Amino acid sequence: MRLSRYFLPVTKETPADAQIVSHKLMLRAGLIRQTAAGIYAWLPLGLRVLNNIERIVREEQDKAGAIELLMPTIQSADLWRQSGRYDAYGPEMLRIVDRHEREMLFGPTNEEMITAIFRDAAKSYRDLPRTLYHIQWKFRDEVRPRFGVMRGREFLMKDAYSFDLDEEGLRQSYEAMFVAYLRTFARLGLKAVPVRAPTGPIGGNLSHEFHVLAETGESQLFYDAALEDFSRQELLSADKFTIARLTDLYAMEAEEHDKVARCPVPSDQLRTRRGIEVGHIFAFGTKYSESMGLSVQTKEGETVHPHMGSYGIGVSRLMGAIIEASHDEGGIVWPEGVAPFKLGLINMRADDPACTAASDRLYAQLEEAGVELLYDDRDERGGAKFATMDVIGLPWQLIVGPKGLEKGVVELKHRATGERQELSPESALARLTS
Ligand code: 5CA
Repeated sequence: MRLSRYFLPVTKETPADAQIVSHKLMLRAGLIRQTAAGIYAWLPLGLRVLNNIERIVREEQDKAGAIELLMPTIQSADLWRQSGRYDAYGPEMLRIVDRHEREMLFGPTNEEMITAIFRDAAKSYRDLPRTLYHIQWKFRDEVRPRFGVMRGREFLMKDAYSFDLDEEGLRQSYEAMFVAYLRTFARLGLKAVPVRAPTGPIGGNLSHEFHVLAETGESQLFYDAALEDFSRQELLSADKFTIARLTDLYAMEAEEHDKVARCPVPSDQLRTRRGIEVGHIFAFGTKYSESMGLSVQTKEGETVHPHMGSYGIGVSRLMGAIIEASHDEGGIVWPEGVAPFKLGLINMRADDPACTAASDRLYAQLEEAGVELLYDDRDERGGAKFATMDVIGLPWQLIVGPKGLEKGVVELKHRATGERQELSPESALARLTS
């Protein structure tokens, strides 16, 4: 992609209304644009990142055996009356009336809808266990939308729902999702701490939140320092034993911690940090299958209500969380897996025919080799180009300048470490395509 033809509204000024660094950088780097309170347009560069996050989330859901479908954003009030949540949900629900005066709503979550869909199709034990998921926009009319996409009103969520014959089955489905979450966050370059959570309005008995540690997080956490010791590799290859080790360790939100009579962690082992909740899983049993009349026949001919769980990931919130966890004075530092492009190619002198010819050639070769790159071919000062590349945070920068070309070299810069290396265009190409 040539920057001269792209749509990338980068700004130097720090937007006044943004309080936290991820929100500032998302605006400055031209990733998003606010269109109404808590509602954002995803600009081309931001959309590429969102799609990358979504892809990793999807791959790990699929790997865990969950099956993707897509439910609509608009739901009928009647569906929510079946579970009794229509009145209970309160002002966070955006209620809509259609032309026939039918009450509708913009879905804040999908327990009711998935239960109804499953209820009308599942008849016997052969139809279970199943975990279904979708990645869809939600709307919650938050009292205080803030921090950009971190607490939006419209936001993208992955929500999965499991159906099992009994409690033991539900425990296994819950564990499979737990593993998927550990892998997902590790692949996104994040350290996410699982915290035992109170279940709140979704109801039920077993629940964990996954928090990315960041000073700007909305939740105050208390946890055993040993939770920080799990390596990326351990999390990527997590199994039920990893979960047992992780969940054995103390981790609580402040309100819950305050209720604990005696904290089991010695004070020098106890960490107090703030966290951003990027995922939340619930095992709630038969709450919705009972209220919505979902039942199936067991092998023995008995009629039972399936045990259910629901599993959410804040896909759009993750973008803010990743930036909170990975940035420097220059701007964003994208982890490789989610970066909008792998490489930024900088032509230092668009007014110099030799420099432009060499840059154009590299651009064509890299495109040909399938490297995703953004080519700064604009007629601008070098300093401005560096600043742009730094703020948008692509993992690699390849800098082509007249002085280097005289020596037969270009410069490869690693965004995360700032390390620079001079090498021939051919070796640069080999390095970037290997
Ligand atoms: N039905 C369940 C799980 S599928 C559920 O809705 N859980 S939730 O309320 O915890 O939301 C799941 C995830 O969505 C949260 O962990 C959080 O990462 C994200 N999320 C929730 N509210 C917002 C919001 N206003 N803005 C951005 N992300 C949000």
